[in-house]
Amino acid sequence: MPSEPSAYVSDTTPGRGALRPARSWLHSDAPSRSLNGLWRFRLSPTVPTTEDFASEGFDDEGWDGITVPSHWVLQGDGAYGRPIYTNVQYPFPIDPPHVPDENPTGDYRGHFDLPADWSEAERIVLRFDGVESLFKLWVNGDEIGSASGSRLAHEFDVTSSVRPGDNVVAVRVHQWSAVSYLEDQDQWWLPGIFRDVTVIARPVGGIEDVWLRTGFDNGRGHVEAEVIADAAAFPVTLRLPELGVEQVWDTAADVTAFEIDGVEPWSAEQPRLYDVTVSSAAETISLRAGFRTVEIREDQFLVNGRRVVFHGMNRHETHPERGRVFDEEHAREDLARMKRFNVNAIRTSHYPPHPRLLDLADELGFWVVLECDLETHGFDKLDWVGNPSDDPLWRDAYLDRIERTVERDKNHPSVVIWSLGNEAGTGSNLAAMSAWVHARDAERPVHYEGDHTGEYTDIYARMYASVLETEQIGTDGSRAALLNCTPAQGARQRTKPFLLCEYAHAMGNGPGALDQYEALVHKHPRLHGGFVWEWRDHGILTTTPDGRPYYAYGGDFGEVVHDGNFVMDGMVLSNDVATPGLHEYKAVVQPVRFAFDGDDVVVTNLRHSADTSDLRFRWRVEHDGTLVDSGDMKVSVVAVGESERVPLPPIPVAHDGETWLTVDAVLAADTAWAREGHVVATAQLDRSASRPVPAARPHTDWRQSDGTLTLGIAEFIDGSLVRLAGRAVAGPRLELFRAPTDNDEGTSGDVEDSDASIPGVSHAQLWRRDGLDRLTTRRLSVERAPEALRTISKVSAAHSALSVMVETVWSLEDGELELRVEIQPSAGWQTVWPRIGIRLDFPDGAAPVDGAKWFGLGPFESYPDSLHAARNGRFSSTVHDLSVEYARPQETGHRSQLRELALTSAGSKVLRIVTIPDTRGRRPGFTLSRHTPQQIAQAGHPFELPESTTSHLIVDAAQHGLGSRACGPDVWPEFALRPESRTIRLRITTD
Ligand code: IPT
Repeated sequence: MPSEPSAYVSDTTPGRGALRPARSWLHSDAPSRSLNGLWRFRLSPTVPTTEDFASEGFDDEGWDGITVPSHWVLQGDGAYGRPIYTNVQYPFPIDPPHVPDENPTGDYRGHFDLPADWSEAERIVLRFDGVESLFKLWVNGDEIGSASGSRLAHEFDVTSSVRPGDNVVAVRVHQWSAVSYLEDQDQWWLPGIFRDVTVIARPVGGIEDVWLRTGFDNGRGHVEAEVIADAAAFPVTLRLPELGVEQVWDTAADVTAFEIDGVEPWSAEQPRLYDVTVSSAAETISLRAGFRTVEIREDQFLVNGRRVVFHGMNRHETHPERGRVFDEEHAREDLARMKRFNVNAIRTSHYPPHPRLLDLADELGFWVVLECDLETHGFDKLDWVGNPSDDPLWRDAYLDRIERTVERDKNHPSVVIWSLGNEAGTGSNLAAMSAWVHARDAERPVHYEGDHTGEYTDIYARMYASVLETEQIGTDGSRAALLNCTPAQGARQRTKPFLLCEYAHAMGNGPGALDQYEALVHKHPRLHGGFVWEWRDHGILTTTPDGRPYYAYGGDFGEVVHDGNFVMDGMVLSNDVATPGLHEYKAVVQPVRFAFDGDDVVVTNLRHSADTSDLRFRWRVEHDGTLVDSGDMKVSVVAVGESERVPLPPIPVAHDGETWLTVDAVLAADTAWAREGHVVATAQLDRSASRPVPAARPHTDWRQSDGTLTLGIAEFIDGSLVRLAGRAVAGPRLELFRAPTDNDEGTSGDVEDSDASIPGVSHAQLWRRDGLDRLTTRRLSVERAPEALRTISKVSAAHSALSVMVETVWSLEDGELELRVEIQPSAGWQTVWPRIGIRLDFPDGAAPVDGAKWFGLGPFESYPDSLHAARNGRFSSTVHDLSVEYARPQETGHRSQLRELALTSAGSKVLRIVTIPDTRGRRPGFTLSRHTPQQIAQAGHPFELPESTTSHLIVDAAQHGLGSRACGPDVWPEFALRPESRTIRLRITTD
């Protein structure tokens, strides 16, 4: 039998003693004091059998100090345990509502000084904004209560236990409790008091809660106020000084709705806020009101009468050193970064964030789907048998959670949809939550993806639906909406607005196909866009035993069960670096679009409600990537949904090179999130005069040959290249392998879009099966002709009868060295190939290759299904910076459509490589890296990559697309690389 102090750990109710109803997180002038700071702390491996630590006189001298807020597993260098990462799995036996006796329990003791004049307060309240997972509270030895709901606020009335001067607060926090079953989100398990603790003096005649519902209709603001206060608080006055509004309510019954003229609406694009105060004689509440009306009309979701397209991100609270402890600076910078990347929406996956985050969202402008703290995903393993979502035993906990969620954040104009939670199956408790929301807030719709049949929610949501399926949903296609529902239920779902609450799984290198989803949104008004999974990697900054810093993921802390690097699936790396995937996203969703039509460009404004008066337009012309002319483009203000046709500037066309026009829409003035000149949207037009591709010169008179040979700058021994321009070099060798991306390793079953995929089997597995990572060569011939050398090789892998014939021809053409490689697969290859390339290795010598300058697509890496952010131009980089430091090393660095590449050493050119298009006009891409694909594939973390003294250049005739199969659809067929014959032709010089 569990001893008394631990019995409540298995309690399925939300605890006892916390004040209800929950109220808004308000900015008030009532006195308060933060209890953040140093507390005393003791960690026990199990629930201690006594509660004597809570008594006033307890001697905590021997205890450690701990900072509040924090997670104890991120404090004390491992002395207090380690973080655990699981996605769906419960890290404890599925034995609801019980948790193991091994239940790390943190006892905290803190002090606060109660000012003498606080004795006039009506009540003294202690507020906890976030404690994971269950806690019990004592003040001056009195037991006050307990609470759960880790990412929710709890307030306790401690009036009768406090006294002027010093007070002792004792808190016992359990890592595991019954509610851990409700908090199975895909993230680190991070126990502790991780949000603010505040002691508040509630004044006599104070205002308990305010809710301003601020609608907008045709230039008029509509305010419906709810004021919760004792009769003694009245009269209560609402002031909105900017619009000269003053409403005085003498009694609670007088609090009525009213209208205001001349109001500007709030939107994510123009987050117009008005300062409002609501005051009694004793207390003033300050709010920032935004006027906007949310509604669903048929199958469209509208704000202020206009359809919203969500270009959203799923945002977890995560920080590499602080975990879920809020860092306002960091969060603000993150949100500003979202704005700079054309993100306009946030789903607060999968719990309410720190309350300040919503102030920032109001201010910077985001459509927010505010999600409740709820996920029971692990019950999937039991086919959802015993799922708390359908068990009355847990009803109170579910209702308590949604009440705390809605009440806390109800005043925010940015919050336009309430979400019940994530991946909690379905059941009556969820339906009850939804009913509660509908009764409390009739305006904002309820979202919950798991309501597949649409019984109790207002929005039709799916996650990771393929492009085809999404299109079917937009068009009432026959395959739409059959996930766990009948055709009739599916039809009902399609009477609602649709959104992808998660899509485009951004794990590692990827995702591909963002543009395909985006195109659908503009074709089918029912489709309202969605939320990329997810915004950031959740890496935790730690060090190797020998002291090298790195970002840890699942398994790095010795967890018994974990889900590896599935927690590293963000558009932003743990160190705040935007991935190429995020650059692609920005380009794909840009709110202003350009279409070139003859001598005009058509500028279209796809925004929700803002015209283009905040933008300037500029153009530039480049010849082979070198600027020749530029200027401003006069575009009159484009209204929402409208287009404007503008003549192109005169474009001087180069005769012996390429001619490209670039147009940019840039910010005309500084904003809260970017500087004047920041590029919002961009497009390029190829105006190159067509130039003939020189045909490969046929050579005859081939004779078998060995020994040494010099062809211009190339030196050979027995047919093998050994030096280029006096520099040691090895290769070229056929390279078909890439270090598998997380998507290449994905086994997602939804492979309807790709006939080369086998459900449950990753491409990477097939590549290894076929030995693409360990090819061997058998040379069939070495021949010479005048000014030419030819080798023919058969390339294949151990225990495989599949092969590739590679013919390599080196020749001097007009005095320049040309390399032509013909690659031809045998019959019988079944898989897609990662790449078709040749590799040249440059060992470090006197002047090591350490950089590249190129003309082609850049500046970031690009792949066939992720090319929108890549623009034609001249770029340069160090070898190091050509690779992205994905949390788990994988394919990176490919630059597409190369025209010209200079390998550099300390900034000086050492070799110049010019590509010649193949007969279909295709140009190869390149990768320059300190590591081979095989080395990269061996490393679990960047620090595991070996020290390198070689630069490896891979010139790829083709690369396989990226897709998002780590959790979602495979590469679209058009971008899947089939084994096929390819030619690579290069000119190599030193000038
Ligand atoms: C989906 C989860 O909702 C999300 O939290 C995250 O885990 C994501 O997967 C993968 O990174 S659920 C999945 C079964 C599609």
